[in-house]
Amino acid sequence: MKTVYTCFCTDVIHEGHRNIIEEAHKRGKVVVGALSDRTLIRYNKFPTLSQEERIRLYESIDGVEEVVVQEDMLYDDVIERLHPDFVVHGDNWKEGPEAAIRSHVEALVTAYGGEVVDIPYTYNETVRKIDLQTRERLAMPEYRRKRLRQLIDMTPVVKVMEAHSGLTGLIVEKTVVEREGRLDQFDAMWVSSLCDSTAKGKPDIELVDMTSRFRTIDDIMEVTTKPIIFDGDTGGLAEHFVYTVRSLERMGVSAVIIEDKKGLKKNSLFGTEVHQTQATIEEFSAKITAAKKAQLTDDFMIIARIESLILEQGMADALARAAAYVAAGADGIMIHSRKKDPAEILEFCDRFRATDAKTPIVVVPSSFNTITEEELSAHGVNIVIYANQLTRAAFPAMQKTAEDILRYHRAKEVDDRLLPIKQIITLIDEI
Ligand code: SPV
Ligand code: MG
Repeated sequence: MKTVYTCFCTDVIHEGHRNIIEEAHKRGKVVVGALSDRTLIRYNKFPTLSQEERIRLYESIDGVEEVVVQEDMLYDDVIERLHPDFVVHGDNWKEGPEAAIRSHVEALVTAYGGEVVDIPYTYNETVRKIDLQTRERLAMPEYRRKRLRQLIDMTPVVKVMEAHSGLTGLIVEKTVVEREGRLDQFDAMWVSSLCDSTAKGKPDIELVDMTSRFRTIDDIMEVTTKPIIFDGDTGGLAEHFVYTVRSLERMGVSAVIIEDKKGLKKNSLFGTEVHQTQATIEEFSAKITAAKKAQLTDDFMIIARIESLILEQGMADALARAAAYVAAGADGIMIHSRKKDPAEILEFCDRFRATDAKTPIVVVPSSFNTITEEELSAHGVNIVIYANQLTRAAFPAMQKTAEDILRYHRAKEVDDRLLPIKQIITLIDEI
């Protein structure tokens, strides 16, 4: 009896999957691989069912003999274990980033005389609708809100990119790269006060009001499914912040990060070059406690951001504040620095982790940008936020284009740097 292997990464079984199983069954004993949660989220899907629920779902399909967990996106683990005679897959993996996976699998199986079988992908209205509905479900507040906590549990480090509009949201949602045969993508979005303010031509001093900040979130949410971490600045008065928390939860935002400053807040990357005041431990702890009391769901996270290193108050102060904020109910700690050398961030993480193994740590490596996600993760960091890079990438490109059109009195000279007209008018998918 031949072994036929196929890997599934779906939460819903439709006729396309049944067709694959039928085709596989004609060739021998069918083993289905359930792509593990960890691998699935690096791929292009986020599960709405748990790994165990997916396994049970696949086991219930007629013709399936066995379900195994596939940990490796490139199939190495299962192919080594099972040596299947056939690996069956929809022919959609012949194109796009998945093509690299197909080539890798083909090389593995042909080495021992196995074969890859591409089954024509089932494209019809029902399948299209099911795919769309599954995706849309992830955009609903109850799914989106809890997704950040799920990601923290599922992945060594949650990778977050700044978004300040529908378009930048789409870039974070859809950008997938293939590196050494593996696919990668961002896990979540950061609605930065700096970039949201800058996009509106305003300084980052809590001048853009909450209604306008919520409008930005809404624009992003309308076209994406990934979870959102909101930069709540200082949170304002505790009496006001409790209302902000309720609104963010209702919208489906996953977390708010508030920083322990008070009065006129300026951007942290100014450090001590401008006048900024840190709140006392008691004042800021009271704000966290009030917000945790106001919170209605278990999913939402209130993350305390410590400005002691930014304001040169020392490591001991930063660590004392971290312990106090966790005791006040904070669901995570963000530690910030504007030094180029990551040493003080790593020292904080190591010392914090020596006393607290669990509370998630968030970092924003804008200045200390030589350190990799893997190195940060090795020091106990759970969330890495790229806080402003999309804005900083777009601004010089736009400025140079404006200057050159002025310089040449026409647009021809800039044309080869621009997105082709055909692509800009088809960039946004229609429903
Ligand atoms: C932001 O992105 O608005 C932040 C991070 O708060 S930083 O600009 O580094 O202060
Ligand atoms: Mg900010």
